[in-house]
Amino acid sequence: KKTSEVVVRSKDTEDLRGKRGAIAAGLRSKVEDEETNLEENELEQDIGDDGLMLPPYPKSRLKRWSVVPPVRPQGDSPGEMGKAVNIPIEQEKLMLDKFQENQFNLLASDMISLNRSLTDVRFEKCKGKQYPDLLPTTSVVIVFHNEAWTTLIRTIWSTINRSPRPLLKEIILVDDASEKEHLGKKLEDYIKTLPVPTHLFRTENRSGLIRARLLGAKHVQGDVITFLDAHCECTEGWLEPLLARIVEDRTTVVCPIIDVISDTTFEYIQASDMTWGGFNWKLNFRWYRVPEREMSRRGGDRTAPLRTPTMAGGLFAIDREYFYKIGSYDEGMDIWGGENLEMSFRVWQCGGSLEIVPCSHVGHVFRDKSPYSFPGGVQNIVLHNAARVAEVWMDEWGEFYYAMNPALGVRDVSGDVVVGRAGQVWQCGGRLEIAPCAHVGHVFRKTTPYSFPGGTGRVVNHNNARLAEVWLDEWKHFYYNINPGALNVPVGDVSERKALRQRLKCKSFRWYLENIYPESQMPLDYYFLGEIRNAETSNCLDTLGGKAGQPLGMGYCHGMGGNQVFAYTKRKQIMSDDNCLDAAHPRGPVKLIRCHGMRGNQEWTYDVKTRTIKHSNTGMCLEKPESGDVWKPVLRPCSRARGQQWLMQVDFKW
Ligand code: LR7
Ligand code: MN
Repeated sequence: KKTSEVVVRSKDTEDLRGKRGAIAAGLRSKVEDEETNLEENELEQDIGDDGLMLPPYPKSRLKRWSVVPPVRPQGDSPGEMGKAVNIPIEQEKLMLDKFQENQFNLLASDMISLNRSLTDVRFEKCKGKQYPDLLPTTSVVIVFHNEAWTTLIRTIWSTINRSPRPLLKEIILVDDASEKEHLGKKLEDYIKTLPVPTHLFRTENRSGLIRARLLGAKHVQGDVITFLDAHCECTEGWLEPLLARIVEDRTTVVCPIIDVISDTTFEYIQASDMTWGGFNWKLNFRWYRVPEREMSRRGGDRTAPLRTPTMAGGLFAIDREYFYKIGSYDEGMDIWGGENLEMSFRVWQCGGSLEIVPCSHVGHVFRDKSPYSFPGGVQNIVLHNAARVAEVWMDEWGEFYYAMNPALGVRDVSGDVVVGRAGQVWQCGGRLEIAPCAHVGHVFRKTTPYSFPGGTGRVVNHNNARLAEVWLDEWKHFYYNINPGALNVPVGDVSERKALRQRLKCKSFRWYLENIYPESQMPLDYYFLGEIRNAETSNCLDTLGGKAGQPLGMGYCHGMGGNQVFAYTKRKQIMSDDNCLDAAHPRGPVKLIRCHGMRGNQEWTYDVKTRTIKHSNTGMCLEKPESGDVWKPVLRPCSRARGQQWLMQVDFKW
């Protein structure tokens, strides 16, 4: 007699679950036996111990320099001393028209002198600082695509006017396939008149800022490479603190404080020295307030270099040799985005450090929109670049990125995977039939009663995309077109970047989170990541895109990640990016509040058996919305009601 066999998981299904699933599973099973450093333990700062050491610069390469006198204001010319330029009302129409071209007030920029004066925005203490008499030289690399004339040339002049001449080896311009007349012969002629050697290189085809910078860097002759965006203004004394820091330690990558040049008035506005770089689950760069921890590490000295977890990306200085040793840039990244986080993670994980030097200020024109095209689509490009960051550097935490962007469900389809059902049978010579004499009943239901870890949409998109990729040939485009959420955004080949990480013996992303960025919104340990579905209504918790302070909402489960992705963390928080479910009163409302990590109103206990989500402080349970406000979940005394049951697949043993 044959007993039936229960196959839990064959090797094949293991493979089909894909790398991401496996990684997530691995992470969650590890959760139990690992303590978070953040919570109970003291932070251990062992940074840069086994970094790539570089010998000090030979003295012969260093240059003697002296302080540059300030640029004098030129009468009452518009914008002097960094003042706002106001456009007369009769020119408003012209102003608005011109705004479209660059997404900043070009008319204002054109009115301002190419040599305009600025106020000295530094702390008093910075002005008196003594830097070494001998500093390395730098080449300033500026890449641009269709930049306006006045902003580009003002960037160049502010560099020339405010850098000690012996330290400024050259300016390297890289034109990334611009289509503007003024960036052609006119620019070539103009740079010949400059008092500092200035070289112009052009990419043959539009290659994006990452590869354009690589082209520029290749020609650098200075010992330090300083990158600037093409619409910046350097201020008094901006360069020497950067170079001085690099002389001290050639594995330090340094950024100035990036001040704001208003996109509407070109006013120079000083930025806070109390912000540093972070990032969210979607891998967008974000500014956050510097935590107390870093303030005290600096002994409260606001002029001391600030160790930042990430950088904005456009304005920084790096030792030329170190730039290459540490892996320059990921050449597989296109157009714009992601390279700043990639470099930030890489530098920290591979033994270097990343700092903001508060005595160095450079202004940048921040704008709301990009003025130029993204061949292939903004979304595709930015997601592509970010996916490469996730793949190479973020280990298990890449899962957060994918949860927020389930459209990226389809992963590597190489290898002889067998997927799909009907397709392969017919295409490979078999047949599939319905036998009309055989009837079997089946309970059809409207929604799936169980959860899809990672989100329904992602799982389904993933599987269907694999089906489409392998079996549908050119008809796969119908699938992607009808279902744009499943747009396949391939990461491309990241093997070289992974090899780099191996070669440099870089540390893990966990190390980075624990030691460099414990304040980040990446939970160190979590039980669950995905949608949280109500058992009675089958709707899902949804932030509705609300900012901190807004009430928690609900919506039809869409499986598209984003606002319906939550993490249930080991610290018993229910998080969405940097916000946590928070309740201050026994009957609600339940709000989204910036996670504070101190339990209190943000502690929730999920019971796998009863499926209830209980708020620790009030002892109340999360319940589906009531008839009044149908999209706002509430807190109610715990009962066995189905409306208090929530589906999430947690991997812990109670
Ligand atoms: O295809 C392109 N080719 C280019 O040469 C696209 C852009 N570029 C040039 C462009 O002309 C500009 O000089 O690259 C530079 C940066 O592009 P911006 O100014 O459109 O970008 P941004 O200021 O919005 O973007 C920030 O994030 C980018 C992510 O890839 C880069 O790292 C930018 O350098 C970076 N800018 C800053 O860090 C300044 C502070 C902004 C912030 C936060
Ligand atoms: Mn910019």
